Amino acid sequence: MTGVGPLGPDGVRRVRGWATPAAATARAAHLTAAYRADRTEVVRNPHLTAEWARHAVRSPVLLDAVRRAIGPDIAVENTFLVIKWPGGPFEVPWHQDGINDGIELDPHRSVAAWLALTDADETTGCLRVIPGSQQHGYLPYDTEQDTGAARGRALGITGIDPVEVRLLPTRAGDGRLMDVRLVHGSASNTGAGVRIGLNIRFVAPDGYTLRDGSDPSLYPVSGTGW
Ligand SMILES: O=C(O)CCC(=O)C(=O)O
Repeated sequence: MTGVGPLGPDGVRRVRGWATPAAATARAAHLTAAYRADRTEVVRNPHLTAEWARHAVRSPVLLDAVRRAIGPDIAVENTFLVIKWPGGPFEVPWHQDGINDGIELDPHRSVAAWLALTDADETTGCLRVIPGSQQHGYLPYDTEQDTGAARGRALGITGIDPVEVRLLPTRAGDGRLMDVRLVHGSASNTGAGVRIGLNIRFVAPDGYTLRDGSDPSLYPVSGTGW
């Protein structure tokens, strides 16, 4: 499915203030303490188990932005907490959020969000995107491996032109909405502090096609169309 999509030509938009910087940073400190011992890098679907994540996916500022993109009826399809420990080699490869072996999201009825719990910049591995890449539709991808380091379905893309790449430094408490076809990833954290972000996939009713017969277990957060 090609075309500009609900977020405009670049396929990415800033979300300001899904949480206060103080609240985001305090949550990040708790998560850092909880996961430091085993240096956990990826937690799948924290919104199903943790009150703080249920609260985050219901942020009024965030949901207003999502409603403007895909309408009033919204459910969370999945979430990933991504923790980049300082000095650890953990690159999220170039990928698109809207497709994997199990599901394909309709780019007009779904949107991805990335919420910063810590500041994220070039040194600590902020998001990097190829603006406008969503307009080419879904691309062939490699099968995702179930390891933290392989977070993201690596695309068979080589030779990305660095001129096309835009870094998206983001302050704790801010975030981004991304078209689910937008090619994006992040580099390893070479800074001094931990970098934590929450990735969320939001869908409207019928905003997805199941490819493997599995159940998406939707978590409604807005509207009555569920
Ligand atoms: O947190 C990151 O660095 C990127 C996460 C991401 O792109 C994803 O989970 O789809």
